[in-house]
Amino acid sequence: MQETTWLKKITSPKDLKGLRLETLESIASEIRRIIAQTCSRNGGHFAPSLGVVELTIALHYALNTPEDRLVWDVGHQTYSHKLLTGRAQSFHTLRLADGISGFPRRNESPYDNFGVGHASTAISAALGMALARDRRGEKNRVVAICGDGAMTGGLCYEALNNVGYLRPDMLIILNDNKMSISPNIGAISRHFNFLITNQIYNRSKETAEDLMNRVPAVGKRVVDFSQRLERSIKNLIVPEETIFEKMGIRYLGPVDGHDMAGLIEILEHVRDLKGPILLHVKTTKGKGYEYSELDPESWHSNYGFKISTGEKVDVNPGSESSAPLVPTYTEVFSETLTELAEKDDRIVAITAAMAKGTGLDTFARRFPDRLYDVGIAESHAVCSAAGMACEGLRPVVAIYSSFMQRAFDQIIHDVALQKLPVTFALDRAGLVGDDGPTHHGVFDIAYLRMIPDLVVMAPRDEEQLRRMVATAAAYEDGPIAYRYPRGKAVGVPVEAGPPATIEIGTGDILSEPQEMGKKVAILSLGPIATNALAAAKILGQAGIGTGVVDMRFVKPLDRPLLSRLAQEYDLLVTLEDSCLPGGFGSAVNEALGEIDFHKRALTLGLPDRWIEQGSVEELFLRNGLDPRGIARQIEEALEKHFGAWSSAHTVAK
Ligand SMILES: Cc1ncc(C[n+]2csc(CCOP(=O)(O)OP(=O)(O)O)c2C)c(N)n1
Repeated sequence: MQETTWLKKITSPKDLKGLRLETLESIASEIRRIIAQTCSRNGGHFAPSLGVVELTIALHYALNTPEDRLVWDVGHQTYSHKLLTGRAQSFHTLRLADGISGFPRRNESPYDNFGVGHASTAISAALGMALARDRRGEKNRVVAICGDGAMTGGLCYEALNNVGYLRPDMLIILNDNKMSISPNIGAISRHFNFLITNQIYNRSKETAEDLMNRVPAVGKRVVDFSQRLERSIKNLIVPEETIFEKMGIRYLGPVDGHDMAGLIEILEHVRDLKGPILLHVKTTKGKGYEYSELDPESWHSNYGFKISTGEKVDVNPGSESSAPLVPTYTEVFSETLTELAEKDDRIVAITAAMAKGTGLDTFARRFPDRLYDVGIAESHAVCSAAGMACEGLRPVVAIYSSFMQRAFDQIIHDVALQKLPVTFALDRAGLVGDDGPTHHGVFDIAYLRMIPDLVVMAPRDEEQLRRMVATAAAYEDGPIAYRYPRGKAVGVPVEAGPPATIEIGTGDILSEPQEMGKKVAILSLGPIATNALAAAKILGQAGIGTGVVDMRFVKPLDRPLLSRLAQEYDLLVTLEDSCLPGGFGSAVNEALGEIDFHKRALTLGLPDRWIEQGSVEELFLRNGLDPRGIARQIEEALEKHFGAWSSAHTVAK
């Protein structure tokens, strides 16, 4: 627990009420210090949280939370919210295994009104809450807090369309820092900039009167309100020109998101207005820490840093900045794609607001006009890729595995059904670590492998990833996907020259038992092959002849290889870092059923429950996917099915 002065007295937002402005400002400084200390050790979404410190204090000050609902978009900016709502004592466990989440979680606090991690949900969820409130005849307020980046997501417009029609009492706060992860782009971002730079005043008088008529309070309060509103109205009102006004939602702003007094004043004004209101708040991402203010993009999230110098230090060994000579899978993907694009000008790349995260910024430096950043709009990314493929382009859509869930129907309906040659590069597949269940990429195999005509691959190392990028680029017959994890690749040598392609649907035998009988074959998928090889070694030392095969393709499966393994080995074990239901192991078992397999099979992977946050190593251990855990489970299966093995051979208990 860090040293705190004010925060230890704030056990709930009620303790903020009545504090003087200077005290609230001291609390803001203290919050920033604690966020910096914690993120420097645990990593986290640093710049987004620093940008909303004053806004968060003002919201909890002016509203009556948790009866009044706060619905955060993405939820990566809620560190101040956590510190003010009874979690200051446990804040040092942020993002650690068994610690508090880096995102709002309903089961963590009554103040976390809606669980989140993916973008653009807040307005929609808040509307649902406002409608439920009205049905129950209650009076609590509902506030959605949505970033300008999140506002590039289509779900926001579906919600706004509904809000402007139903017109419930609710407040939408547009937290505009001009940044998504990278600088925000797109027509809506241009519109927000127009609103900030062209404050139009022509209807302010009527608007002020209109607003006052809609305030339910009476007497002196209304007079105060009217006087203060008259004073500040000039800076607040941008009438009709806004997209929101045209949709039936009253627009107010822009206001300075770091002026605590001004924020409290405006929130106290608008909190009881009738109908839907959008308050445009200008904030600075990374506010209050020199390095993050200067470069908010690279400080959006990090894995640890030195506060005094701003130097990044990776708290997760095995990923990102450790082992400097080994590239990340992301880098290998991007560099290989760039290489291939030199020779094939049909190749274009699409990102959903993650140019840097997917490595496509490298591609864009070489081919600036061949990268399309569509905003946080995964469905549109995939559907527009389908259109491009219809017209002869070879689009590569690079999206994190968990965000690709948003585009499920587009993959089926717009791409696969029409057999269009679109490539899906699924980054951050498998366990991502401290971001937890909203971000683990563990469902992709299940949601992709059931789609007809879609080829699905996973590389075990960087050389295989290069080959898969090339295989996909050369594949003309329909859609194709490859999934690869966050962080460092294995560090194997990479063949010089253009990458070779892989024959579709072929696995690769990595090791076979030499002097022992063929007892166990581990069929693995992806980089978890490293753990399979290590487990085979442990089993071999215990006298259990174990082979390891990298199946490479979930779809189509290498059936001839499967048949051969089924004949030669007594126990087939599938190994994957994705969900077991519907996953790679299921695929193998279905295929084994078809070839009338009468031996034993064991599926190892992630069980049918939510995988919480923690380092990837810790999560592998907890789920029995580390080499010893794998060996132990295989030995247990051998004991169960072939009891004779039990006592003579003890593996890693
Ligand atoms: C569906 C989805 N796609 C991508 C992301 C990755 N992502 C996290 S935050 C972010 C940018 C959000 O920008 P904004 O809403 O303006 O918030 P800020 O970080 O600027 O405070 C993106 C693209 C996500 N969380 N969800």
